[in-house]
Amino acid sequence: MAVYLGLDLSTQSLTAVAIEVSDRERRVAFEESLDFDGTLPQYGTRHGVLPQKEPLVATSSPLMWAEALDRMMQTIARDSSIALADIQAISGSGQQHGSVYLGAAGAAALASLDAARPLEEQLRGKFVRPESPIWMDSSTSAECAEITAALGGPEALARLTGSRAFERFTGPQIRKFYKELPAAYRSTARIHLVSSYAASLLAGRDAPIDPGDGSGMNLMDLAERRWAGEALAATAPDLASRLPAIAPSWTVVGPLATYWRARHGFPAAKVVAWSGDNPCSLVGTGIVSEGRIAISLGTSDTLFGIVPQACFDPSGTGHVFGSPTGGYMPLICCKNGSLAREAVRDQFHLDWSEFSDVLGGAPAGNGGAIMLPWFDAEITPTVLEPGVRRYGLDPHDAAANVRAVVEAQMLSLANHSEWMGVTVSRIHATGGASQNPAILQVMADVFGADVCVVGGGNSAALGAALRAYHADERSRGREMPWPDVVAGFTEPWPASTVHPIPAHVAVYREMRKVYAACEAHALGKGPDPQPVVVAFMRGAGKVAGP
Ligand code: XUL
Repeated sequence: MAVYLGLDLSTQSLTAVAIEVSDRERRVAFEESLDFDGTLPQYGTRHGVLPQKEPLVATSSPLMWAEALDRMMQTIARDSSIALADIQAISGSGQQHGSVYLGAAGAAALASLDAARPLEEQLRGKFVRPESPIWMDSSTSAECAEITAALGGPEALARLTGSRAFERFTGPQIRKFYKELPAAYRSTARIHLVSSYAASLLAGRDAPIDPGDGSGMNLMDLAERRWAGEALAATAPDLASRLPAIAPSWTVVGPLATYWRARHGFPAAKVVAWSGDNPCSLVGTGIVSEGRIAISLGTSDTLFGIVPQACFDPSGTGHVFGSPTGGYMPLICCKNGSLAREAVRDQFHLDWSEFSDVLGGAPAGNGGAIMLPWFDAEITPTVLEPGVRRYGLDPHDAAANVRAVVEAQMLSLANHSEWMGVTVSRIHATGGASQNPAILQVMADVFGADVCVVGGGNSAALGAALRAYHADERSRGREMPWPDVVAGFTEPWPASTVHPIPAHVAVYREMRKVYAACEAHALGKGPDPQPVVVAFMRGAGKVAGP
């Protein structure tokens, strides 16, 4: 039976999913996760991120990612649930926007990996930047402003690349590096994304960047799916020569490098271009045709859909990425996802089951109490000075705070995704917190739509495995429609559907305005929201029951 492997190099862990596909059967045959903090403590990460003095800076270790990959490949090779020799193709998913800087020796090391020595030993010292900036970084406001000015303003940049300049996007990150350490920039032979770096390690050669991840850089012409010369010029000199090519998401980069075959016993499977975690989740949640959205509740909470034409968010909050299925994916990303939920859970010494009980026990609308859950700097909306803001919310009331953090996350996702113009009838939920029905009930009530769980918690790794399958078929001259590729893997879990409660939908319709007023006030863009809160309390807020 043909086996396809998907790997997800995310913020906190590396996950592998292997699927088996035959004419008669399709199933997930293997699933395994390796958590960076716990498995590789020598790197000193916390939640996958290296400690920093500067609060807006966020980095991780490209060497740790390589070591994690080596460990995971060994685990897969030793596991008896899949026949290694049946692996046809491997693809992957990487946390988006993060970048890896290799010197000439690093680029050469990739091409001559020695199976007798661990990967990490061969790459040590080969990075021009031993720490990679990652998507949680928000330290490049100055560079964002410079790039925006050079490209003719935020709207012009968004029209060209799919997004206005964002601090975490790779272009502003590269510009900051070039400005601060010009000599180090000059000695950089290759700048990879996390995705193309990992694909290069597997293929033992320079892998391309796919349009799904390339559109998270402020450097790619979204409609043409090629580097945008004017954006490159506004970012750093001679950048084109330092970037890999952009190639379709289904590109076969080459066979698995000898290193993996000789060291762990893998076959010469095809290495397929990797993509970003959100583009892979799009496939892994089955959002391969229009009219549905997915919400991924992971380290970041993201909401995305699929559209046929390139477009952009006129409000400047959202992004449009290339979809690995060929179209385009509008997306919004909230940085305060699982870590914000965890912060509230820990503050009140709850476990997840108690968190759910408390959440389900407080009334929809929370009596008008609002939290702006900016535990960390936020992306949607832009908040560079972290700090939780509370409106009418007692900071010591466990039930009210648990309810407030989840309601805030859902209200924010709903308000900030309006520009996508999608009439939501069904939401596919994924990510760790999608296993929590109480959270899904708030989601269903805020969006007024059915919510169902798809793809387990590992939709990005599953999406990568499905992309490997699609690319393998394509390389054999069989162009499979995407609904056929994902069939049997992305159907909602039986009995997982959560229906909206009409009375709660009515409460949240009004509460969205309250949340928007509090958010505008907290950002210094609106008046005191008290009158809006009072009006809400007299009306919808008063009638809500648990
Ligand atoms: C998306 C984003 C995050 C990362 C990490 O724009 O920044 O979702 O991809 O998951």
